[in-house]
Amino acid sequence: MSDNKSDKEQKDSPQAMETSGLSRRGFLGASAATGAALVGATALGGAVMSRETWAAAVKDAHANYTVAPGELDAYYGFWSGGHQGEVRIMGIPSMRELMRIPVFNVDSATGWGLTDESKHIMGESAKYRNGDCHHPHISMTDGKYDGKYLFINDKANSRVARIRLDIMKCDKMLTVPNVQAIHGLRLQKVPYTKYVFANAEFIIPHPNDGSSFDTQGKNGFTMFNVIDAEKMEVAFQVIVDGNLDNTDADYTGKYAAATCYNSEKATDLAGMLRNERDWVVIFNIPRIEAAVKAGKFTTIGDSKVPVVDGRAGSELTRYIPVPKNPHGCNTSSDGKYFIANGKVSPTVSMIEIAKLDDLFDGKLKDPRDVIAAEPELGLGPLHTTFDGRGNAYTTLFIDSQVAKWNMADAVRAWNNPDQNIEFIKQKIDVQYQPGHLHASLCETSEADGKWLAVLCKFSKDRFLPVGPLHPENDQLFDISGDEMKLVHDGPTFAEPHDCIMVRRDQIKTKKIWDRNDPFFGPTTAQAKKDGITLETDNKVIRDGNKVRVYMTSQAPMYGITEFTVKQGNEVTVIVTNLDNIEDVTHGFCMVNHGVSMEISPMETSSITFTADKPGLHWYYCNWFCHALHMEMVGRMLVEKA
Ligand code: CUK
Ligand code: CUA
Ligand code: CA
Repeated sequence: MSDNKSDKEQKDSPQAMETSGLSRRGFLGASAATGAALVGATALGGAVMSRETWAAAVKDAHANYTVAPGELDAYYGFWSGGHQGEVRIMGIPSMRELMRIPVFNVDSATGWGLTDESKHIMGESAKYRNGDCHHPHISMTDGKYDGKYLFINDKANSRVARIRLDIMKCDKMLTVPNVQAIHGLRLQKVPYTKYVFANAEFIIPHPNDGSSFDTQGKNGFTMFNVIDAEKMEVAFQVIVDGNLDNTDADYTGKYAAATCYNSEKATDLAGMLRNERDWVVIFNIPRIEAAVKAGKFTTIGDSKVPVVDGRAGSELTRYIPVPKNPHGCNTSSDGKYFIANGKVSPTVSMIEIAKLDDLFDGKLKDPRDVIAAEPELGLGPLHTTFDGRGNAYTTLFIDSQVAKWNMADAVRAWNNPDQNIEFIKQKIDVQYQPGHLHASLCETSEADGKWLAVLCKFSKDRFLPVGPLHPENDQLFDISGDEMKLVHDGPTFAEPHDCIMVRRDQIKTKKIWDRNDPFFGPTTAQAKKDGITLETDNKVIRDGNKVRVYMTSQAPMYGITEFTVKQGNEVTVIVTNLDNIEDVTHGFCMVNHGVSMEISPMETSSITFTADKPGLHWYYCNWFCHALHMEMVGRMLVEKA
């Protein structure tokens, strides 16, 4: 990655002029000469707009975009929580954080990862306390958000989770077998989200049992994973050449695409940069389904998941060479292109989806014939989004910019190199080093070109210093006019790789739990076995060494304020919240036992622990629920064994 424009050229470029002479060279740029000098001089270097000028511009913008107290936002934003493991719900355009949905993390407030209900959903993988989520995506019908589910990957422990959007809780979690590190994740858009497409990034030997550590040979590979969205089971896996980074699906339901940055199958950095071109793999979903149906598959180890071979020469896939170590993979909202973002190359590759049938049918001999254009945008293109008006927006990591460019103009420029057609409409500086960006509704056919969120990996000097660890910086732009305008920036905690925005009318949430909700179905089933009616009974069931304490809660009282167990008993406390009132959530916290959970209106929650300390132990409500919330307490008496 070398930045070969001189400082002068950069300052004099039209883009730099447009953004008020802000010459924000990439401080991570490999161009040591300019980059290092700038880093050395000041945090920003170059000709920098003063903090006062920025503040004035932002104040001006705020006057137009403020969501007043008491007003509701127009869009929901769903933000990945990165290696923090959760999903965050934002209001757009206020950028207020509305709620957090714990998924791959353990959450002290709600008890996610501690309660029996959450452990049941997490299954075997509840033993992991960490996660690394990147790509939140909402289910679709006919290429439009249907508001049913949100899916998200966990790179750290090779998982995919599903969140039910009516209750905003994770309701399924799946560990994908025989692969390492689920990274890229997207959904089938058309006719509906039958499948979740999930890339496993790292190449491993098969079997990976210590008998061989060779990843170069035929038995070293990774796989593209296709998950049944309703059952949350892997439907099939596709062996690929190289590795897999990001993915997206088309608007016909037929094709999915994935970028590969390690076509070299290298195990070190230099090796992964060896080839001038890596590739995009195109998956022909109907052909893969047919192959599985016809029994043309194998299985790996104990797993029953059908595995098909999609390596070079297969009829199930095509490999399209693109430059170099591509990262983001984005389907344009008009359905025309898969766009691979060059990362190490300053270009993006526009793959014409309408030509893929011919490529698969052998009518096109050279896979590069499906490249509609390869426009050069700037240094370090990572991800692209769309406004529904023919424009694309690409993050330039090294330039710390977003480039707005017109797709039709880029294709014309590519086909008419002599005509000097300008396809870049605007470049704007962002703070700093952006990864993903996302325009409202851009992954659907309804891309409306109103808001653009840019998720910057570094905040440097944008906020009050908080020690060596810095927050990231999420910036919001109004893109409804001819130019992108910054209207908000704010710190976020590690690390929203990606986000999506959805109109508020596309989400319908419950305010009170349905008593038959499957979220606490297993708990309800156990109660039935114990002869308990959860809504009325306050009762202790003794079952050998196990004690189940069933109680109700109604502000400001628990149905049981004292119970006795024996030292060493395995105690399960099951609380049913009878407050049928919006927003009256209770908690249950057993002091000195690491026990804490949420019980929202009409919900049942349960938590299991060992009563290993004889003596008296207070429990209390830890969600402020009533004027007498402090008095909402009880005592567990543990008799010596
Ligand atoms: S990835 Cu992080 S900036 Cu995981 Cu979508 Cu590109
Ligand atoms: Cu119940 Cu606080
Ligand atoms: Ca490579």
